[in-house]
Amino acid sequence: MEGLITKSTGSLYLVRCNNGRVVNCTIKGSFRLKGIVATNPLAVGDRVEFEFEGEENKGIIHSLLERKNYMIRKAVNLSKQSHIIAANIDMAYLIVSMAMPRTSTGFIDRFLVTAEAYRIPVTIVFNKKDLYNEEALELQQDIMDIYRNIGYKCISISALNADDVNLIKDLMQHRINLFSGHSGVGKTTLLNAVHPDLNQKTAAISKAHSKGKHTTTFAELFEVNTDTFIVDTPGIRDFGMYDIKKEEIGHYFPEMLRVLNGCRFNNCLHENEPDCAVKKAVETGQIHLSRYKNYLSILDGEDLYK
Ligand SMILES: Nc1nc2c(ncn2[C@@H]2O[C@H](COP(=O)(O)OP(=O)(O)O)[C@@H](O)[C@H]2O)c(=O)[nH]1
Ligand SMILES: [Mg+2]
Ligand SMILES: [Zn+2]
Repeated sequence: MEGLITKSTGSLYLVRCNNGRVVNCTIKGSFRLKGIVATNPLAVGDRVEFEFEGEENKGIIHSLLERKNYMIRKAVNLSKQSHIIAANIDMAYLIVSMAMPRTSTGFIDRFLVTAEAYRIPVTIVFNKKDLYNEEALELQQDIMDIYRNIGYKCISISALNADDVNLIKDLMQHRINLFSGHSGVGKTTLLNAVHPDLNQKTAAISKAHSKGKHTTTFAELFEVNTDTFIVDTPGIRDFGMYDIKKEEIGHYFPEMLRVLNGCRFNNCLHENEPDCAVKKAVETGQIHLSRYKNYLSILDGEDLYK
């Protein structure tokens, strides 16, 4: 049997078959994944093969089908281990806000670097536009311009506006969608607006989380319809990058990648090296200063797992 993991809590997995049946599965003892040091071997969005065990609605997962991609971050308190947030993501919606709370470009850029590294397309959603004053609207425009110039799709919405919610709903059809972003930007509100039937469920989940002893939270895949899913990711305060080397970071800034062949040194970190094409592009405005500054802070940061 083949199915999609919709929920994982420790060693128990809910696996949804194509006919909609949901089976409680565990992992076969010898199950191991090569090359990934993760606290969780399987994540929501994974497609797996399993066998029924006994007569009840139980099964044992014996293999993982090839992943198209996965979103990963450092495991909490375990800098050498990673946590896979979700797999086989067709589109990540990075939900940001220009007011209450204001999302920094530093956070946006760290998220984008990981998404680029793991080949996950991102749409940046500016939520809560109903709350924006003139200053916030200007800020939104400036930030949108930066990311649109690079090639990221940006949309501005209010999760409280029905037309906006329908727009998001249309974009998400026939896909596995990931909702990510700081706490308080409106992920759960948007999820509930897109699929009101989920209301109770999400309320119950967030209650369980706030009571939890530790901050490790597992994402859950919500079914909007038979082939449309949303992964809501609770508890992302910061985005600890995992397994990205210094020399690679520039490759995950698409506008840097376009020019860095022009650097004199092929291991140029675009810091203080002479004849650096990236620095030249920053001077001419081809690369936005905000992006370059955030690049330098990622480069100098402790984010890196070497
Ligand atoms: N005015 C306004 N409030 C919003 C919007 N989206 C979410 N909120 C509010 O922001 C708060 C946090 O939303 P929540 O969905 O819990 O954020 P999450 O932590 O990202 O899941 C709640 O009080 C929501 O009612 C919006 O578009 N406009
Ligand atoms: Mg939430
Ligand atoms: Zn350079």
